[in-house]
Amino acid sequence: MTQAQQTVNLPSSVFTGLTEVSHAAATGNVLGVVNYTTECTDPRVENGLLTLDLHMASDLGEAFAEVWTTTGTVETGEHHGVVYAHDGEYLLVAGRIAPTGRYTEDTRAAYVAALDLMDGLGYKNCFRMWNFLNDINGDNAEGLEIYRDFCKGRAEAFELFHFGDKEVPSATGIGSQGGGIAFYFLASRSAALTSVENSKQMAAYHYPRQYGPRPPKFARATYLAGTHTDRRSGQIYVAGTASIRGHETLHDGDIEAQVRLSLDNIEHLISDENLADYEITQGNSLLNLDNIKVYVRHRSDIPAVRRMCEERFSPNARVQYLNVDVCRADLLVEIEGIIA
Ligand code: 3EB
Repeated sequence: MTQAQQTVNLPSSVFTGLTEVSHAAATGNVLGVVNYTTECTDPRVENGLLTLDLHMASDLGEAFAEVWTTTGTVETGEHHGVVYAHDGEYLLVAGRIAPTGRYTEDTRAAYVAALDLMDGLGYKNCFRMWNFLNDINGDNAEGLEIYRDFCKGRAEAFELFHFGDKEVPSATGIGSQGGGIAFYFLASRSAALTSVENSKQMAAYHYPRQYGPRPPKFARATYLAGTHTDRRSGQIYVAGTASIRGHETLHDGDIEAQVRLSLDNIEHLISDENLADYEITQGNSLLNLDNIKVYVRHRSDIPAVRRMCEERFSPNARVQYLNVDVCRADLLVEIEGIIA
């Protein structure tokens, strides 16, 4: 089976682009593989390779793999239901939560397992989280929207770990086509992290009560300074970004305006004007964004979304378009990426 592959190298190496899994695995050590494919399976370690399959594609032609590579030697394991791989500097941890009618408790427990693992292994600097929720806008058995149910468990886990709002990493919370909730996190041992907010958006952890019993806890971006093994610095992990100003969704029902505002939000977030608050100067524009994922609620909108994105991203950027639901019923698109 040929599957497009998006290779994301951690800061200690460089991107190698889209190749087949077997080829990438041969050119470097692999911390883990996330398959954006046609079914969700429990994350697993097979022959020393951590693999997570997400149900994010409708057919195999749309499937791609995200491969996290490293220059270090990788060790793997399992801890209270989450699986992990680490190389002495970076930790990848992945888990899955089965649907049971409500997600709060199992989300809290799975997050606690992952956070406990980071503490125990000494990877205390978590810089990115991805969460994939089947039926994200549906109601749980108690009539609470599944996204809000998830947010509750996540907030409780952070609270148990005294994980302050300013310390939470950038994240994605997005729909998937099946498999309950699946997640993966990246953490570092020695990278200094800066949580970056967008001066034109309210911090998600301050969203008012109208969006659910507990707010979503994530940073708009995480800036990663160099590690002990890599003096280069300046990676920025941009969280899922949507058509939101302040805390409000703008442009309900207007896909083009939502794409424009989502892109404008990222452009401002990574600009020197916004980063001045953090004493970061990089001269970034959207042309520096790579390893981009564009989540589109309605498949029929994908051609228009692609056209608009191609006008503003680098022609060399790796971009994947996925057809899934978005965490607010009125959001039609969400965009994330990495500045390397
Ligand atoms: C937003 O800005 C849009 O719950 O982890 C974006 C990124 C969004 C992450 C999450 C949600 C999350 O509120 C939604």
